[in-house]
This record gives sequence, C-alpha cells and structure tokens, in this order.
Amino acid sequence: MLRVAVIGTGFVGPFHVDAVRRGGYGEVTLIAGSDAGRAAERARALGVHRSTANVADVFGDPAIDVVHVCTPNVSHVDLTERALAAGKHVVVEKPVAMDLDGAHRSLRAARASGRHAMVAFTYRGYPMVRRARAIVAAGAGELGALRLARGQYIQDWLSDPGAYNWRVDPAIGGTSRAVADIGSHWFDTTEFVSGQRVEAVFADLATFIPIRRRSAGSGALAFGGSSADGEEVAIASEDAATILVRMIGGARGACVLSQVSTGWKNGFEVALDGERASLVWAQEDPERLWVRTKDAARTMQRAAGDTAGADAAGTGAVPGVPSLPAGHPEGYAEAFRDLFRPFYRAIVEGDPPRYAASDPGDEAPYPTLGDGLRAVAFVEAALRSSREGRWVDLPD
Ligand code: SOE
Repeated sequence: MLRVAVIGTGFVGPFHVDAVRRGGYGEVTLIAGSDAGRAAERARALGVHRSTANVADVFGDPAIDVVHVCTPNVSHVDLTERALAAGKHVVVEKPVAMDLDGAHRSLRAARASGRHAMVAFTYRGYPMVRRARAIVAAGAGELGALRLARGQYIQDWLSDPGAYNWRVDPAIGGTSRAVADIGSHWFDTTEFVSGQRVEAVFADLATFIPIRRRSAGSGALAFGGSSADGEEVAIASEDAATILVRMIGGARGACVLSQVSTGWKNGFEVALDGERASLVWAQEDPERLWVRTKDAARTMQRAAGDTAGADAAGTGAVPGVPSLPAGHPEGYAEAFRDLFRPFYRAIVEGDPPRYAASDPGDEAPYPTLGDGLRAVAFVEAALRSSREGRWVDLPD
C-alpha cells in the first residue's frame, strides 16, 4: 500500500485525500500545513492520524511514497522540487508555478528525479470529457475538422469587494488570478479534448473591483464567502479575461473567464465546433455531452464502464473501483478519483514516468508537468498580450 502525504489545508486538499481513499490508491498518513492548529484540525476532521506544520517531516519520512502539493501557488515549485529530491512521486495543483521559469524548474526536477509527477487538471477526470476527446480523436469521423474552440469558466465567489482570499495577493497567488486559477483549466481541457495546441492568444484582462476588504481569517478558502469589514487592499490581478486563441491546426477560438459573474458558481464550459458536428460539455451538468449536427442535437450520457475505465485511453476497467453505475450522478470529487487512477497505477506497475506535454497519439496516462508548463505559458502569454495589446505566441 502506498503511503501518501497531502500538503495544504485549503479548499482542494480534502478532495485529494478523498480521491486517494476512494480509489484505493494508498493510505493518507500525514497532513501538513503552515499552521499547526489548522493542520491538526484538518487531519482530525479527515481521520488522518498525523499532522505537521513542518514540511521537512514529509520529505524526511522514508515511509511516504507520494506527496500531494495543495498549497497556495507561491510554494508549488519549491515543494515539488523538495518532494522529488526526497524521492517522492508528486501530484501538484495548478498552476504548477507562478511563472514560466518556475514551471521549467519543476519539470527539470522531475526529469532528474526519475519519479512520477503530475498536475491536477481535474476536469480531464470527467468521463464525458474523455468521451468528447474520443469523439474528436475519431478524426475524419463525427466532428470533422475543428473550426472553433469556444468556452467559458465563470464563477462568482469573488464578485463583491468583501471577498478576499490568498489568490488576490500577487505575492502568494501570482500576477494573474482568473487566467491562472480557472483559465488554466479551460486551456488544458480544450487542448486535451481537441487534441490540438493553442499557438497564440490575444487577451483583454479586467479588474472590476480595484479595492477589496481583507479581514483576519475571512475568505481563507476559495468559495469562502465575504466580509463586511476589514482593511482595504488595492487589487492588481484580473477579475476576468476575454481571450481569443489561434490553434496550430488553423482553428480559432475564444473564452470568457471570470470570478465576478454574479450567480455563476462553477460555470465551466468547453465547446468545439467542427465541420460536421459540434460538441459542448458543461461542468455543472457533467454527465451529459451535447453533440449537434445540422439535423439534430442529442445528448450522450455516461455508459457502463466509462468511469471504471477512465485511464488515458478510456479502456482497461479496474475491478473493485467504487464507480457508480451510469445514471447515478458523479461529479467533481469523482473526477479527482479518476484523474489520479492512472497515475497511481503507473507507480505501482513501475511504468516509466512521463514528463513532456501530451502529444496526440502518444499521450501520457496523466497530465504531466509538461502539460502544467504549457498552461503557465498560456497565462504568461495572456498577461503579456493584455499589457501590450497584441497577439502573443506560446512557446513550442
Ligand atoms: C477556485 O476558483 C477553484 O477552486 C479553482 O482553484 C479550482 O481549480 C476549480 O476547479 C474550482 O474553483
């Protein structure tokens, strides 16, 4: 049984703990966080026996095989490097780094370590996202040549001035907010489903709430609510962005990203318009995939085996995995479980680790640090494009 440590006591850590347990991938033996009390409380709440405020306890424990880095963005690179140097396999939250240099450092550290390392691009874990990818991969089949990649990722948890969280602090969250936090998901899922790479972006970033109120302890978690008082803090990172994209294969696209779209909670949508058909998948209705042709619009739903077999190829059902049969809705939590399955399987089976960004036709079984780096390149390109008012290429 693999031993697992989760570093981070915020919103996403419990989903990692839950996924490891429900997938039967390992035993979570340690929770680490910068605050001893919070780490202990979180460990108690999740039924994990040990907690620490000293990350050295994680890296120095030879019994720990896998480390999940679920901390604020600023520490992703450092913790990834240290975990890999200590011989651990690593799962790191997105964005893998706050800038491209950091993403390169993590990728280099992974290659040097020979360990498995992945980035938690959650939405690849949904069965209907994988189904969409399979439909597109059928190429000449159902969709035909891709014309447009469209979509949105809109939320409202930062939509009023009393909503504050580490993500709005550039020193902790990074220069970019909406693009890095949720735009990275749109970018990755769109490239994953379409099998095509974005080559250039033209972005317009907007900050609608230039001053927010920060009160002690308020809004520590994503979706943590807002507070009526607190000190006023000037905000530089973007609340929202509209981004045009050009894909290498000639397709064009656009996405709207926002954390201030009142009434929208996790409105993530990926849409691909091909010459013969169009696909739409929406995270808030995740078990359905819309396929539209000139004559008809139909929805596809999860079929038996879609989740149990959710490795990169969409095959290879794993006996004993507690997936629900089709018609029994699964969602966000299960996406983490299914995303991590091929990663843990690769560790157990001693498969060679993969580091490069996924290539259609030669895809890694899990999102690699190379994929994570691409998303950081997207964020940097969007920032620069918005600053300079021009198209900016992504590096190859
Ligand atoms: C907050 O915007 C957040 O928790 C993101 O950080 C996650 O990656 C996304 O899945 C849900 O929203």
